[in-house]
Amino acid sequence: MTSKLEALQAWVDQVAAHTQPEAVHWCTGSKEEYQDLIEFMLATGTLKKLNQETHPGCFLHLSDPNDVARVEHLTFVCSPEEDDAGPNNLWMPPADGHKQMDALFENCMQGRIMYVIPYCMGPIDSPYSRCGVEITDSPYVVVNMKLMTRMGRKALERIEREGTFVRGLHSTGELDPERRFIMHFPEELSIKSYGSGYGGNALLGKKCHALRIASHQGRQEGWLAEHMLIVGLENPDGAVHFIACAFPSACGKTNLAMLIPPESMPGWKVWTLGDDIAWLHLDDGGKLRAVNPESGYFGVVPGTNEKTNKNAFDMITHDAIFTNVATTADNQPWWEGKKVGKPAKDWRGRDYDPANGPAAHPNSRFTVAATNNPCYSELADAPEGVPISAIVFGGRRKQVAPLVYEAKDWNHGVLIGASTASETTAAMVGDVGVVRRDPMAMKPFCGYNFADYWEHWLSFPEKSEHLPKIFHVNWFRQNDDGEFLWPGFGENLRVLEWIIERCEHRAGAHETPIGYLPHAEDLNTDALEITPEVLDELLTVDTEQWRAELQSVLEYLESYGDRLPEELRRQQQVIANALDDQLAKAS
Ligand code: OXD
Ligand code: MN
Repeated sequence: MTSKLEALQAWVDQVAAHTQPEAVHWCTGSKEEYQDLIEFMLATGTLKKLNQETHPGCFLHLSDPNDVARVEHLTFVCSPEEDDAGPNNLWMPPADGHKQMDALFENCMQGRIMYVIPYCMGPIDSPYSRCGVEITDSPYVVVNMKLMTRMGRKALERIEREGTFVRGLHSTGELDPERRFIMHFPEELSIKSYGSGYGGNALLGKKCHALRIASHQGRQEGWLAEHMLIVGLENPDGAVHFIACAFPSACGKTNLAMLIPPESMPGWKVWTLGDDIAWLHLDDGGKLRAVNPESGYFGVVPGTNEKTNKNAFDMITHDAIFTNVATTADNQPWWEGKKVGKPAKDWRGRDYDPANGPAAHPNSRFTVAATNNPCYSELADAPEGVPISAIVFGGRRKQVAPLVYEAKDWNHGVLIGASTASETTAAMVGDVGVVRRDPMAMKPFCGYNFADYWEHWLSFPEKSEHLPKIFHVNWFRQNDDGEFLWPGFGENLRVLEWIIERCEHRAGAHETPIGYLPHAEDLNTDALEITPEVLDELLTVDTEQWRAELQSVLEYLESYGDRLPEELRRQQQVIANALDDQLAKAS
């Protein structure tokens, strides 16, 4: 073992001595290894075969009913000072965090195999990528990591060259919710996760590394780790613009990343680079470039059908792992909103009975390699990433936020991102329709104090004069009868067309206190059935509502106390004053 790998070997030895596995397996990432693990899990019942004629290479995992989602209330950021984690995180002193986790891990792998997974987040040869090693006792985690990351030999070679890597230690433990914690130690670049096998808690490359730890690394090294999809939009002339979009959950991120242009927009093409996470770096010329650290998708299944997301619907017909979906009588995967077939067994393996609730768990998932996606862009593998023309924030708002608006400059855009909010839906626990702030859609994922994170965003204009424009969209405006005003799905491309034309200085707009909005005629509505009144409503800024919104934004920002950057207060004040002037003129 070379000296660069000695530290890794020493850590693996130390974990093995502490957790006492039956054997240690170093993952190579080969196809044979994947197949062997699938066979092993079929033999132990962890996986079940789905209908191999209709769904070749597809398997089903039914998880413990207590272990079906991320556990934000058990997720900690253990930075040395509580204030460094901020009000946006649960915190514990690092020494206490280690003590608590080490007690859980003691002898926990007895009778199990310990897998060592070297992985690379981002294209294997990219200077923007970062490596990690996950140690786990779950073969389900290994096969998911194989689909979601560049895992195995090549990643190990890079670790050997670089020496640094994020250390992630994971055990499913007893799957006891009372003995379940996900802890991050950003200063040590390490993660300890115990008691859950669920994606975001257990596939440590994803939320734990690529967002919480990476956001901390990005702050130190001058880049951004963001909860954003990356998509390429090709116009009929063949020009491609790449945009990065941050939306809170249940706002259609995966659908937008795989959008299919409407028939009335011939010649347009959409390319998916990523559906969940973007790492944004400035290149030598000051251009912001994005790489997707992941190489697969871990998507929500219910609601996926030919109309909502045909690309996703097609890509999960082969070589996919399903978690917690229902099955039909002929053993095909089934979920609510699939629109074809009917369930015979539910996600707990019981005969389907509507009295037991939905057949597929509302958070049931598919895992597939990104290359399964019919509109996968090979640039997802480009070491230099793609240049970003626009950053788009969005939320689910019945009222207040218009269909689209553009920030006046970068710092105004940071305020827009920091005030991102979404209304809760029936798919979430708690009251429906309550506005929740989810800054930059990073509320559960920022590995340090949000106030410092906004300061970091605000530092970018000092480093570059070529930053992308920032926009805000809202596909979810409703009328008084609760009907959506905008058709959504593929038609969202019309709004994206305006956005990229703004970046090319080709589209019209008018200035309002909250930013630049298109005139109705600036949007391409050819062959779209929408009345001028509805379009007007979608593009209206209600001064009174916005005044109240700005007040609530201020109250939210002030909850970050002294660390809140003064520039965000100033930006808020400029808009509030402009709205006050308008109100004074109107009265
Ligand atoms: C996800 C999430 O699973 O944001 O991507 O929760
Ligand atoms: Mn996500």
